Amino acid sequence: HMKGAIFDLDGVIVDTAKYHFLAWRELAAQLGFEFTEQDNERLKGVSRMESLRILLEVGGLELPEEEQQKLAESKNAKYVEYISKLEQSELLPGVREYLTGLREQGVKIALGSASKNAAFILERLGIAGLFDAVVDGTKVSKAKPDPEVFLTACRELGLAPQECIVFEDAAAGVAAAKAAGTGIVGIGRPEVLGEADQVVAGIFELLADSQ
Ligand code: B16
Ligand code: MG
Repeated sequence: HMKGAIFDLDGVIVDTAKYHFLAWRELAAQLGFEFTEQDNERLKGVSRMESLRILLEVGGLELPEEEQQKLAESKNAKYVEYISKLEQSELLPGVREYLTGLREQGVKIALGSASKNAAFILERLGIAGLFDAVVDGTKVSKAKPDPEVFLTACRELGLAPQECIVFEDAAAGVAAAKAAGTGIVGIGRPEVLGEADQVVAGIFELLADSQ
């Protein structure tokens, strides 16, 4: 019986990956190399600095730490420009209905995301009020697959991991949830999310079960 539901942000609630991609691609272009949508797959669920490290690896560049900080800031400025225009219609199908339904059943709801922009994105999407706890990249120091983000979310909800279910689209996130000891619903393709207890294509598929 699920007492708490913990949602990843990018890929579960909203497709911000496309805006991350545009911002990273612009940065790569400035640095003089091409960054493809396929390269971008490697950045899903990964922290900002780790994403930059992968991007620089794609471009075959090695840069000093200080320079890397500046590039990460510059990428984030571009990204923030995109998400400032985010619209409520960009909420993925079924998300608002599913979260509202869970609340009505008394299930506590948390966000468990690597993003430092998570609170802003929830505001833009008009769903911030549906969350009992928001645990994001500003609150945790160890990135997924480390369980810190989900363990913190359970603690903030006042629940044991065994009482919670994590909804995740990235392999690193599924691994993090596994390590935390929560239940796991994978969002996406079974090939990538094999370790989840259940895999669905999107939150919309869960609506029928919950009503
Ligand atoms: P920021 P999630 C992750 O979100 C994204 O999937 C990943 O691509 C991004 O690098 C990371 O957030 C950090 O985002 O630069 O906004 O701090 O899937 O954990 O919700
Ligand atoms: Mg994600």
